[in-house]
Amino acid sequence: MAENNLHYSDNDIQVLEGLEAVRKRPGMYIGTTDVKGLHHLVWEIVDNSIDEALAGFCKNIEVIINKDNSITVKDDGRGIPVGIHPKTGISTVETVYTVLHAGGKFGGGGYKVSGGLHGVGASVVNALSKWVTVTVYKDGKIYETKFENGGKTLQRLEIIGECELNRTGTHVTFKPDPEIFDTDIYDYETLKVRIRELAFLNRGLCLTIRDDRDDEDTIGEKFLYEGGISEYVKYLNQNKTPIHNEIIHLDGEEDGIMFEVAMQYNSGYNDSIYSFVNNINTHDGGTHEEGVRRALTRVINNYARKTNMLKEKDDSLTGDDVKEGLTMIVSCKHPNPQFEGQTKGRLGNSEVRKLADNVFSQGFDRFLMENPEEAKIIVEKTMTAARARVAAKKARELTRRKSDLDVVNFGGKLEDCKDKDPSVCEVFIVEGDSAGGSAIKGRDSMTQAILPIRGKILNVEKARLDRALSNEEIRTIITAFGTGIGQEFDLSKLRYHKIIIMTDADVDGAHIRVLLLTLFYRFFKPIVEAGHVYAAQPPLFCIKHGKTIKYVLDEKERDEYIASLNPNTKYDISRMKGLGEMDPEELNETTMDINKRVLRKITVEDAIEADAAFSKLMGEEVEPRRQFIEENAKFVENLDV
Ligand code: 1YM
Repeated sequence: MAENNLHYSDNDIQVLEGLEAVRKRPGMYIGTTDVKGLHHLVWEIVDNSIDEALAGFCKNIEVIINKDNSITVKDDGRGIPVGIHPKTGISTVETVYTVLHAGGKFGGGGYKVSGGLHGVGASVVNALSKWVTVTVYKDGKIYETKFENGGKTLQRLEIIGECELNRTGTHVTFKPDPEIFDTDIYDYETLKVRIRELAFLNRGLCLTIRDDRDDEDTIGEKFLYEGGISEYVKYLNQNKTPIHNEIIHLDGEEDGIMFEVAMQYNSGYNDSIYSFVNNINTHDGGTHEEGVRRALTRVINNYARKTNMLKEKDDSLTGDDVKEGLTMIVSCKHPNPQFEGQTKGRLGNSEVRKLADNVFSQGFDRFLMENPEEAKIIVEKTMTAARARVAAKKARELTRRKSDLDVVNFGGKLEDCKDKDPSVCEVFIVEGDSAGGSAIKGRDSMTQAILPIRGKILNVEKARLDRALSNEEIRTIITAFGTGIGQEFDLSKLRYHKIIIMTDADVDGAHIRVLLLTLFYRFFKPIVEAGHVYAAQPPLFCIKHGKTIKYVLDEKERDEYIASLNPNTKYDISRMKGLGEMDPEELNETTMDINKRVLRKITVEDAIEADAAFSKLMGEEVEPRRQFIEENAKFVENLDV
């Protein structure tokens, strides 16, 4: 307990016990104590500022990473109330920061959800911090209170100065407790991506982020979008080719529920549909998304029939047909959202389905009527998608496996493993026949299957499902995985729980790796999301000294290893050959042996960023791809954000 003149009452003891509970089981409040949890703390504080903005009192929010990896969040809202709180007998600011259930109770309703924390965010951040300072500008005065070591009051709220009468706001600085978190280093990119997203989702709100760790004079980056989610759609389509100019933006409100949607079709074949409730990404959709999808299919069909583009004999367009090449953001602000599903990523409120359907169908129908040229382009696109769907269905029959025997024999390409338990089986997708040959000889044939691929595989970013299915390499991969594709996809049928991409550590290898990742991300997204995809890491150097042979992955590891050697060791370094030139023993030893190899797991932290990255790398625009190939050495790091 701090050495100061505070008098601790029974009430204070209870408060400390509350915060102690958070410290004992941080996972219950912020999910994890890894780098993700560390960043979560920022969002808990920023959420309070966003709330204040949604209530109409705050225009500017600033986030600063300080030199010591503490975080400052500033807003120009009303300032947290400074009066004595009737229940606790201490100032409301202190109450909000020390009582676990304070925020929500007098947070005044609003649209707060805090990703499930319901207004306990400030006290949770305090409980998990080494120290916290809260400054409030209000009524011409500057107030300040300080906490340390997990929320123990160091300084009661005091007036520390004066300010202009019209200046209001809250500034919070906190330093996460290194005893709680595995890491204390903030990632600027991670914070920036979410701050930009918050700016898109809250039109007119100005958010800035600044990194003071290297240089205190940095200006930082400012995000302010008057167009809101329309500008989000524009951003997501920036490396794609839109097929109509205007971004369609529709909104409506009923019973305090706000709903809006922005959309634009592009010439591509994938859809990018993202939905949010109270600024939180609803990964698994829900009633807001369902309402829009249902209305989209209905309105397009009605319009196509009315204009005779779709004839009486023609089948209706499906939900899949009308979403091809569609970029769409759906955003709902709800005072009482019900999040459902295992990861709470689905909106359950049934009244939203109807609101979304009404707002969308009325607005979109009107858009089609008023813009017949755009309407024609959109309907034609969906009709082409329908034709491709029928063709793909035929092609897909070819990838269906009739029995396990088929797999062993298909074209003789897949060298399957003996074990049939997917949880212990892995498949190496290997570049080139010669590396494939070495891998087959060097593998553990019980659990390791080898699938050699020849040359570059098709870029699915620029090809529809039917064309992809006519590509032999892709068909082989689909058949080997066993999951099926499209609507028939079934993750539980995956035959290998590790899918390992094994390519050379050069530009060509990087290119093939990104083509495979594009294929997996676009056609087998759940496999990537479930963490089944890995990149093998063949070593770059071999260091021999005496009888010891050490393989290292890169220059950094090489230099570190050499530095660790006795200075008198006279050693020999050689650059490793490509996979194809390694003999089976070498390949096994360096890249495949479960006990010695290094695998990199490909993860998708942020689906929206990954989507943007793939369209940038693999889409129509040539320049970004050229840049990528030049900088390719870094791309895997960029992809597994
Ligand atoms: C940098 C963090 O916490 N801003 C903030 C928080 C509050 C208010 C304004 C606020 C809310 C209300 C009335 C209200 C909070 N107040 C409370 C509580 N920024 C940051 N800005 N007046 C001011 O909701 O009625 C909790 S958060 F509970 F004290 F009202």
